[in-house]
Amino acid sequence: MKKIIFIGTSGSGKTTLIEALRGEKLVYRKTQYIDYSDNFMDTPGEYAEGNDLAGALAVYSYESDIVGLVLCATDDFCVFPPACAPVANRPVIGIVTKCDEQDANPELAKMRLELCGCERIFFTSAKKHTGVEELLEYLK
Ligand SMILES: Nc1nc2c(ncn2[C@@H]2O[C@H](COP(=O)(O)OP(=O)(O)OP(=O)(O)O)[C@@H](O)[C@H]2O)c(=O)[nH]1
Ligand SMILES: [Mg+2]
Repeated sequence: MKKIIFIGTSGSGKTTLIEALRGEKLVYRKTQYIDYSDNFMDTPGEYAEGNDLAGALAVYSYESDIVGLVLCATDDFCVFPPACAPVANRPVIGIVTKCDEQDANPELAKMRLELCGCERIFFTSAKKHTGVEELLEYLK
């Protein structure tokens, strides 16, 4: 299986999605450090939210085969700048999370991730376990 790094703001649902991908029970756990112990590399959202820590994400992304930009379907902002994907020098995919939420706007999130240059977009809900199998299939 390919190694993927998940990058996105705090609370966007990276850790919960990883739990769903692993088939684990969903338990809230604040990510405190970059966890690269297996194929799902988890990162604290704060690293994506400011310039001081973002450099670490760039370095760790080179330990992965795929970069996953995680965007919550209920967010009314996007921290990823347009055309940022080519900087990664490896495939970058977009992952829309929390598609189950009532006020979710997955199509807006998709548009923003496409603007980043993501080559594929996945719509997911860890809570409803949707989009999880498609992502696992892509990572095979
Ligand atoms: N409705 C809904 N809520 C979700 C989903 N995934 C995560 N959440 C909730 O969103 C909150 C944050 O989820 P996390 O997985 O901890 O977010 P994170 O991106 O890992 O956050 P940091 O570790 O701070 O970077 C938790 O309360 C989750 O229960 C989802 O698919 N649907
Ligand atoms: Mg987390």
